[in-house]
Amino acid sequence: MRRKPGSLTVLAGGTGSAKLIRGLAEVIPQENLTVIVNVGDNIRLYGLIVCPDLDTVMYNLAGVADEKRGWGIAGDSFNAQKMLACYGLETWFNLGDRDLATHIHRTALLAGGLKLSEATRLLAEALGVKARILPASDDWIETVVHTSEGWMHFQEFWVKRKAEPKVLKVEYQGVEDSKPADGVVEAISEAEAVILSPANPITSIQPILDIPGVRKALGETEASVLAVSPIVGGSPVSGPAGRLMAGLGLKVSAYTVAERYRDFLDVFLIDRRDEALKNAIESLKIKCIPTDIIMASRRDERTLAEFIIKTLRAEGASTSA
Ligand code: FO1
Repeated sequence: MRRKPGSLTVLAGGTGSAKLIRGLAEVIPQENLTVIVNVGDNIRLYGLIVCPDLDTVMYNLAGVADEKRGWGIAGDSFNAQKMLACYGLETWFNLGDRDLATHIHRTALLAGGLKLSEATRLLAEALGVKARILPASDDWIETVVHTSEGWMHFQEFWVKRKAEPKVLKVEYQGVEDSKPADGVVEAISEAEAVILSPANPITSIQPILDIPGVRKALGETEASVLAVSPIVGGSPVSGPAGRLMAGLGLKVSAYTVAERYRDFLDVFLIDRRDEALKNAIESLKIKCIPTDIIMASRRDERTLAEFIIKTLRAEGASTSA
């Protein structure tokens, strides 16, 4: 497979991935970046198709994201939701007024016959995003959490129920019959390097890996495949990964994540505090590098992105920074 010089493909969820994507976009030209985004978090609300992870990636690359909150648009207001509440509708999923415009336009584009990937391209272009944002699939995949209180959509579990119900099982409804969106397999096969951002391994990365053909493409690509651990010292860097992993009977550890990616992963960046796991991870035939992976500031995001580019260069990728 011909590799596109300098091209970098990132697998992403939402809030956990945004910081690294922002850092990478500072150190390589956005045009060289393709982001394959989880669609399992997508949800239908008020007749609209809401794609939280796609939007988080898009708003961050467009420079309009609410970086503090980690989702939505900076400075947005919530007047439409106040009105929806007046009509007696549930408003636990906070959609800002400007954010709503994205969902209205996307839903109209899809109703007009466009694929999600085509609608995403139009939205991203309109916001001036130069990177390529690809939904992992154009098909509807829905992450459902089975809990002691019954099954619920991932957003209901996470946002409405604050990850409180006991997790029994996680299911990606529709994934077996789904196909990767156009360009997804090529973006993995033809990249110089593929990066798994520090996203929730259960609800952000797994629903991408389970799309038929994606895991195989990762296993077969000549690109170096590098992941940043979403777990530091037994806790997730952000989000409900810990609750979900523990509920599924998995040890909440960077090692568990490495094991889940062992069939395709070349390099794993873990936090210095997890240095004791290095040998065990390397016994999985994965090069393991302890470093500073917590991104508490814009400077940290850039530093980690620079470290990744340097590491990938050492692995033989000609990634331009
Ligand atoms: N997360 C929350 O914790 N509360 C919210 O009300 C909320 C609203 C929301 C609206 C649009 C959007 O794109 C994302 C939003 N998120 C919200 C984030 C989202 O629930 C998740 O963090 C991601 O799906 C996981 O990556």
